[in-house]
Amino acid sequence: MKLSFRWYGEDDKVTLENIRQIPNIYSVVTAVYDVPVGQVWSRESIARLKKLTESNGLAFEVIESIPVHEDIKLGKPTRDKYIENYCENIRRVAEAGVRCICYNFMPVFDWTRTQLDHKLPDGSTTLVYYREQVKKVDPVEGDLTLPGWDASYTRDELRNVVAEYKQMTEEELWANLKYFLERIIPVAAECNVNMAIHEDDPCWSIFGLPRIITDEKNLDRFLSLVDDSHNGITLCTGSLGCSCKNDVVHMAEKYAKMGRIHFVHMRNVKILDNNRGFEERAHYSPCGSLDMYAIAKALYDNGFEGYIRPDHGRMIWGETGRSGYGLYDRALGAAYINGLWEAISKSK
Ligand code: DNO
Repeated sequence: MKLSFRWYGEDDKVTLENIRQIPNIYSVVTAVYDVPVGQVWSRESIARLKKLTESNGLAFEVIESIPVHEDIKLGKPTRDKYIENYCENIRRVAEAGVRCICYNFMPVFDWTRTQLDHKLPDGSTTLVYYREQVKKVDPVEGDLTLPGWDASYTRDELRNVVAEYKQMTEEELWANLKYFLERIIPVAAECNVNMAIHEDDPCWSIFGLPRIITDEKNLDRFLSLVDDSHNGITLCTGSLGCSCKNDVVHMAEKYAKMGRIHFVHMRNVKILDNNRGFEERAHYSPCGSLDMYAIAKALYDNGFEGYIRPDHGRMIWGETGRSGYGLYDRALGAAYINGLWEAISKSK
């Protein structure tokens, strides 16, 4: 396992100096943020990230994300141009030493919560998804924005793109995903880069838009669209684990054995009774609904040697910052992952 940590670049309050002090840390997980979705990343921006990272003793091997332009997901005639740009970005980051690229295929809205600062009994704040609140969230007209959402849309543009998806069936989205994969995976293979799709978060349809990377059946279908080891997944424990229908331990075991997990996001969630939704919790298993030990063991036992990063953290010790992406709780998560991994490996 190669421990990694997300870094949002030079504007991130969490610095590379902070990150390098996390025990056993290997790589940063980052991206170029200075160009709009769909454009080619400049070699200068990539080189700058690499230089900053490596001068702090960290590897520059994981990109999260190269976002997929909506025209690709919508299957518009303009998609070929954006797919060509996507391929060029794969080539450019590969030249700089990147080995793994995380991306997603969620229409318009990336990961979604209904409240970003819910107070837990211990005084920490966390991200939650309450079904009763979802009805009140209007992603187009409302004020909620999440770090993963593309903020470059005007309201009108957003309204239009959402309307286009409302006409679209899941099967059409699958066809557009296949078209995309058939063109990018050969390039990734040639560049020796692993593509790692992130599951939809949460793993069900929201705001009436289709979502397809949601469960075991669909992950099987996804992997068979292009049956090549470079076409793999980011196993996000929290995205899959917020539905009690997903057996995350089984999925970790199965897809690690197939060699198709290239990246893991480790996060614990508490599924609430009566289908009320879920709360993000501390990484430690008893804090939530997931057995983090069993997930780590399933990965270890099935030969997983890829990148793992602690996923979202709560805000603790008075920290403020980007929702889910403060330093302290994620660093606790990293230490916990190290502990699990050391114990599992030494028990062999
Ligand atoms: C949330 C992240 C996601 C992820 C994208 C991958 O915290 O895990 O935003 O980066 O879905 O493209």
